Amino acid sequence: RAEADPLRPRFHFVSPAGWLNDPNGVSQWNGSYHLFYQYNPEGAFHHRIQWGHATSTDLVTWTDQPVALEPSAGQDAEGCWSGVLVNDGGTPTLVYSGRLEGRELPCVAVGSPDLLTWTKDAANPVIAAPPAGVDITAYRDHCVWREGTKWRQLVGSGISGRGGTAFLYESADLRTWDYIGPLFIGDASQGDPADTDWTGTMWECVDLFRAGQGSLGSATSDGSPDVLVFSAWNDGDTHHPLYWTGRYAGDSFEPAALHRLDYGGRFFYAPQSFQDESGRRVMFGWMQEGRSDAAMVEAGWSGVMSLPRTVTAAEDGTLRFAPVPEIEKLRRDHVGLSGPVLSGLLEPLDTGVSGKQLDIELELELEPGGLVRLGVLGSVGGGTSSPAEETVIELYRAADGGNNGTLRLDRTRSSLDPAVDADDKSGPVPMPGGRVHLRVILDRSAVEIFANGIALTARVYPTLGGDHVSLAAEGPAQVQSLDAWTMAGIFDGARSLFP
Ligand code: DQQ
Repeated sequence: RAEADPLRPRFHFVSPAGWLNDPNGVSQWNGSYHLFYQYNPEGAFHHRIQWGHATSTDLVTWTDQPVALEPSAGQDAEGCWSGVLVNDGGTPTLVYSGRLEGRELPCVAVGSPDLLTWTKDAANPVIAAPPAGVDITAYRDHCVWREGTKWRQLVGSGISGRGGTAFLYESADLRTWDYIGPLFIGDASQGDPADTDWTGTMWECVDLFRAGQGSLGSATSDGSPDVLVFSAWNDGDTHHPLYWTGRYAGDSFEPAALHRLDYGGRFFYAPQSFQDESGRRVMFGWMQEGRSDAAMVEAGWSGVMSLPRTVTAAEDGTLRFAPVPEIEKLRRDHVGLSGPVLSGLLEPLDTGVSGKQLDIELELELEPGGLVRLGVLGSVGGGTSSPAEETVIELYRAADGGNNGTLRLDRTRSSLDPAVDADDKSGPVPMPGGRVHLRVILDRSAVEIFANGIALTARVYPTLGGDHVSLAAEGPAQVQSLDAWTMAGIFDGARSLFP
């Protein structure tokens, strides 16, 4: 049934079967890239989670490897939850959350030199309990790094009545950990759980790194910020990735400013990053579904891994994202329009581009009050010229907006299915002089948008199979150029579900 599922992405990594969520242990080891992920091959629901594993030489095509970790008698009997891969003096070592009786504790496993066979430590869990005397909301997920002669670890958590936090530990051997204290504590009483920048009652999947030259804990030569990425979580359905810029020093983190990491919120969840052998920071995130649990089970699959994206710091210290350039090797059949292609108050232009697997780049120039609208996955229906379904990406520069504008994804007409998520997604984008480089990567139900390096990731579920691409400009706005490519699939046809 899923063989020909038109919504299943073709050039994003998806699991061979069933359910996928967080990226885990993302890394490059002796040249090869490794992507582990939260996996349930039994069906498209979150249960008895294993670590799926795939490898790549180019971050584009992936080879499935045997499952790396599976629940077994002991601390991870109910699931092997999220974690990381570190190089322990040449020994590949996973630090992950083992789940038992509804609680998670830190566990360790060591790998064979090819990273295909993993042996759990007999002493698991390696931390027997969360810090004593603290009323915690949860305790799981790991960020582990080398600092001097010691290992350091953060475990995501939250303190009841206060907010999210990450507990800091230190170890000489990854097996015995000394508790240092909370890195710092967020304030969940500020704002509303519905706010897109609300900091949550618990921080999932914390990821601390230096966004530029140098390593954590060292002096900065170029002022690059330290960044603490976390996924803000609460008991309800508020989930979104955020980051603090600031300075990690000694045993604490001095936060400077809080930012949204991706305007798609929960559609780019639980991101994890690593520095590859060329020194780039590369991040993956989980593009979760926007449809009901029943619809996922019916489809037979759930969850898409984002394309790997590079992470860099802009001059103001905030992060910028771009798909790794390797992805461009999937580009076929270039269509280029240059110009200007379009300016001001025009009927939508039929770009001559069509498809459900596309990479589109646009150069825009927006005067104050100008707006550009790109429609994808459009289907013309009912004898009118207005598409019955269409996913719309807008860039708008307010009359008094200065050098800032707004990126918006309008999914209200993305799908005729009333049950799928259609929330508006939007946020501010710096646009010096009104110029915007817009990149839209479309892979059937997966959409990744980058506007001057600001990311907005989401899912859409068109029912009519439309593949029309249109462009419109309103007010003082120009599209200077458009380049589009069809993207080749990375699987042999559609990814078969139950091989
Ligand atoms: N998913 C994992 C947890 C993590 C959550 C379980 C984030 O370890 O906190 O599958 O999506």
